[in-house]
Amino acid sequence: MAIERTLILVKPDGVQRGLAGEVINRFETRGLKIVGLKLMRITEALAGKHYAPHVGKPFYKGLVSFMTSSPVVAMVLEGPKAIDACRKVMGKTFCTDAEPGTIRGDLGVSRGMNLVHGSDSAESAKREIELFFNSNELLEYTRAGDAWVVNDEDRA
Ligand code: D4T
Repeated sequence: MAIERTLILVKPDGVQRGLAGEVINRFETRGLKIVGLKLMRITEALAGKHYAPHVGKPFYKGLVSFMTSSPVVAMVLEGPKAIDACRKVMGKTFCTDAEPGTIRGDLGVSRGMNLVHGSDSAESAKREIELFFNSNELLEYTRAGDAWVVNDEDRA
């Protein structure tokens, strides 16, 4: 099981609703480690690159407009199978479909305003982390409790 990194965004609705801390908490309490974190405004150019796979889809314009409308919290999280672990914590894409117990299922009722983004594959994670963070913004460190969250078997 590899230790992975993934890009997570608390979207503009999450920040505006004062839920940034709650969203971060969901990932932290699962055991994921924050290795990069910042509040930022996504430019049109960055949104275009980030959502390049969705160019031409009917929801693309609205999505870019929403994501650039107000600040987001961007973070890189690390842990065993972090990409899938975070997607599970987030829940299905539309809050209307997401299960209780997930961020979207507990905190939202909208389709497009779905509070949080998480990379969906190893390739996306690499691409998105490089888009949002410089390498000197990502820190390697040991948390006091790490030995009780991840062991050698998880790292193998
Ligand atoms: P993100 O990328 O925001 O983490 O969401 P998902 O990975 O769960 O979903 P996605 O890439 O398929 O969609 C990206 C983003 O677009 C919004 N959206 C999506 C929308 O407003 N209408 C739609 O029909 C779809 C498919 C929601 C998430």
